[in-house]
Amino acid sequence: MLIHTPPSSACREHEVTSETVYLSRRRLLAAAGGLAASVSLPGHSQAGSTYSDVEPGQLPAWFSEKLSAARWQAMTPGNESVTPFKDATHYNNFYEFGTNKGDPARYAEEMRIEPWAVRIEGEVARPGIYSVEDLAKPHGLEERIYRLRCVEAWSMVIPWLGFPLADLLRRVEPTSKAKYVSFETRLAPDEMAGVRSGFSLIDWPYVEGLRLDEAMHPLTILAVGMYGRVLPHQNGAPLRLVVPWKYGFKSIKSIVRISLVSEQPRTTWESIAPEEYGFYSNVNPEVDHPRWSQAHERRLPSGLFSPNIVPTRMFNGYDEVAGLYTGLDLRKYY
Ligand SMILES: Nc1nc2c(c(=O)[nH]1)N[C@H]1C(S)=C(S)[C@@H](COP(=O)(O)O)O[C@H]1N2
Ligand SMILES: [Mo]
Repeated sequence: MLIHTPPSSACREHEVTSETVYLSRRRLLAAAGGLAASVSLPGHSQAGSTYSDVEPGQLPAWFSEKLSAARWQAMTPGNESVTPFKDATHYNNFYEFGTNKGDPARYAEEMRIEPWAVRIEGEVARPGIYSVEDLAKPHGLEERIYRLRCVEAWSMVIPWLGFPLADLLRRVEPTSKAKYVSFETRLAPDEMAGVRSGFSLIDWPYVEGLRLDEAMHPLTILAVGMYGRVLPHQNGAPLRLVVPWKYGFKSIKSIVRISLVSEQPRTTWESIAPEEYGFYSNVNPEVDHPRWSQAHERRLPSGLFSPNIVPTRMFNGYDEVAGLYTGLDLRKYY
């Protein structure tokens, strides 16, 4: 299996987790794998996480098999610490379950995620309907510790488990007409308190999109897990996009459709307020939101009396994507 070389922005040499920690995590992981084998229920096992504060949850068999072979990045971006699991799972935006930050943790469990079918369609040579397991099967799982910067000016550092979207796209073979990729979240009003309430402005289902070259960039991943376990429902189980240099709303959750298309697709927030949210939505400290500054962000955990404010970086610190936008006026194409 190829070892993925992390991009320059993912770590600086002095900031890399020491090898001892890295190796002991790998050992832990091997031990977890062994444990999983000995106590597993048919089709499921408990264990796998290497993060001490994490509720491991149930791991489907295909996931624990992949986990034991996962490539662990074992480094954080910069010298920043990983956000506690509790914050990453109790301060969420997932409007299908309500607009308060605590709503997804409270209600997302109501969403049925098994079985789960993802339709791949449009300008591809090999369209089809895939289970999450089938989608993930040919790919190794990698840990990617990324910053997540919400357009609302708060941020976290999350260790995702997933695989590059590019690997999947290559497998389904985009045709020469494919210029963009569009994504759609599951829509099931009886399982989604926020959709039922009719309170939000969103024209469901939630949709997002990327230019094909952005989708093919090696930093863009489809995540099936985080913190060494499967994705909690509130974080977009069982499959979500993660595009770390763009505002969080581009990282669409609980995906059921991936379409390769020739025209720039409609996206949820751009259709609600095009003067506030653009198609690109690259993190950019120099282009403010019309109603607030984007120069700084509140890095969670951040208390009312101990605010943790850090400067926002161009492309969220992932400078290697700059080449995707040469010649594009980023004030106009925000
Ligand atoms: N389907 C769907 N995907 C979504 C959202 C949403 O409301 N619905 N919110 C987005 C926003 S605004 C952010 S900041 C991230 C939050 O991801 P997290 O809760 O895992 O941190 O998910 C994004 N993906
Ligand atoms: Mo967000």
